[in-house]
Amino acid sequence: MSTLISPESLELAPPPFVAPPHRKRWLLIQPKSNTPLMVDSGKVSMPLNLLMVASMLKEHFLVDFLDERVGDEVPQDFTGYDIVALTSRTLNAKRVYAIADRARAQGKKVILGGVHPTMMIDEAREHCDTVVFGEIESIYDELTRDIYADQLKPLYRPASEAGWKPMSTLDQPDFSFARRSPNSKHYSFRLPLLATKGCPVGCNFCCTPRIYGKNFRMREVERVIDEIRMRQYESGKPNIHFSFMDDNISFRPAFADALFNAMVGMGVKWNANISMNFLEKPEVSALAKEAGCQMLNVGFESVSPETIKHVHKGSNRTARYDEIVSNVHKQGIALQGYFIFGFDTDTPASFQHTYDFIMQNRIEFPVFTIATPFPGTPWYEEVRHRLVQHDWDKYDTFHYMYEPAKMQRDEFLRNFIKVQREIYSWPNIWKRMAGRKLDWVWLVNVAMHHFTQRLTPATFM
Ligand code: B12
Ligand code: SF4
Repeated sequence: MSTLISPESLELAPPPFVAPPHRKRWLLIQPKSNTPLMVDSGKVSMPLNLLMVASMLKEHFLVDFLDERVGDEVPQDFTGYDIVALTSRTLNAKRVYAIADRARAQGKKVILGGVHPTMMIDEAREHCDTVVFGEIESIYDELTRDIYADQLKPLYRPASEAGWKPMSTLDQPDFSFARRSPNSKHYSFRLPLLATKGCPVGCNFCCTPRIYGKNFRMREVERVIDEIRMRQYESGKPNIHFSFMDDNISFRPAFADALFNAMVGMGVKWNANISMNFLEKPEVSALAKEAGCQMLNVGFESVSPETIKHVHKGSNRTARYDEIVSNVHKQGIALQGYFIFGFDTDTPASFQHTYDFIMQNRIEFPVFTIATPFPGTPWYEEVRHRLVQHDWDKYDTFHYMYEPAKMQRDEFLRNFIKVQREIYSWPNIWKRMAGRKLDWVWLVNVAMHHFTQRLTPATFM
């Protein structure tokens, strides 16, 4: 006779942790960034990373939650808290460290997590008691026991890539932490949703493969659908909007296919980051449309095959770009296309080629960024001796960080401004958007027109 739970597995599993009656209190902080550019302006999306952290902690701790980006104020005095914990990307690391230093000076335990502390463990440790490498889910049990035993370690990190927990164990994130804020009206109506984690494509400028390695994990499709239903119930209506936070929702095409099929008929609208190679098949866009897709966020990065090779982006075949755009547009799905300038293979002609591609293919929402060597990536190591700025506040992908091989700064910035102004000039907005009904993508273009008119070389320094 077979048993569902073997005696061995019972022996191995540690007993569930029961928190003592006096719960420790955490303050979780999503700090703002100091960049003057558009990154945190307007409506921002709810910070899924910190909401995941809060949702886990609530079983064993008391949790307060602050998001400086929407206007929540970080207290000067941290009395009442046992632990002050912050999430950090590179662009807000300096702000994070300033708050962390203040909390430590008041004798609080400080924990840092997120991409920047994960990539810069030694630097982050100078400002805190503990760094969490990668996601909290995979080290949560150990961290919780250690906190109540007063034995915090300086670093929590799964022993190997195999140590990442399956995503089936992921709890449904509790948005009430963010919604309780008196400033919650500044959150976008698009709700964050996560179906997969990781992306092993391995682009040399991207942090994701450095954190999760070759790992790509998926939730069960039913769990994602359950979460969508739960949000519909909370909102009191079926027609709600999601932004998938996945690095690359289509890395396992069969999963994306099953997920999109399950979403058909649910009445939701969504957008997601998606790999270009997946869109080579016209039926993918057709199914995405049926499932409620409004916009796909696609990293074209460059129209030059040489640059694509240079950045190790094996998922992009430039020869098929036109066909992919046509597949997406046939379904009435808008494209948010990301274009990066400033790799060593780029020349002044790269701007003209990109302009031609965008205009010919009528990309609705092109986003232009400057190649940014994020610390911890292989590309950072390659170009660090050429960095012209070392200020973390400027790591927002809109600042001129290093000297590319084939262009001088003035020439680069002149062309970078020109291409944006031209793409977002009134006649070109009209050409790219003609035939599209008046919607939020038009509004984005109007905002981009005004934004690009104000650009000067100093903006990017
Ligand atoms: C979705 C996404 C966005 C969304 C963000 C939505 C949001 N509200 O957060 C949007 C599109 C708005 C966005 C914007 C930008 N993004 Co972005 N984004 C991502 C992406 C693909 C996924 C992030 C995510 O939400 N994942 C799901 C959550 C659940 O996982 P997580 O973030 O890893 O969080 C877990 C752990 O980090 C950990 N954790 C996190 N914080 C904390 C805190 C504590 C105390 C603890 C214990 C644990 C912990 O536990 C969490 C739960 O599992 C990442 C890539 C990546 N994998 O990180 C890039 C990424 C974070 N983005 C990046 C960049 C550069 C940007 C922009 C600057 C781009 C731009 N020019 O606009 C802006 C910056 C916006 C800002 N103010 O931060 C870079 C950051 C690099 C760096 N070193 O800082 C990344 C890493 C991509 C890359 N190129 O490598 N982004
Ligand atoms: S395809 Fe996107 S998420 Fe994947 S490694 Fe490249 S830049 Fe990162």
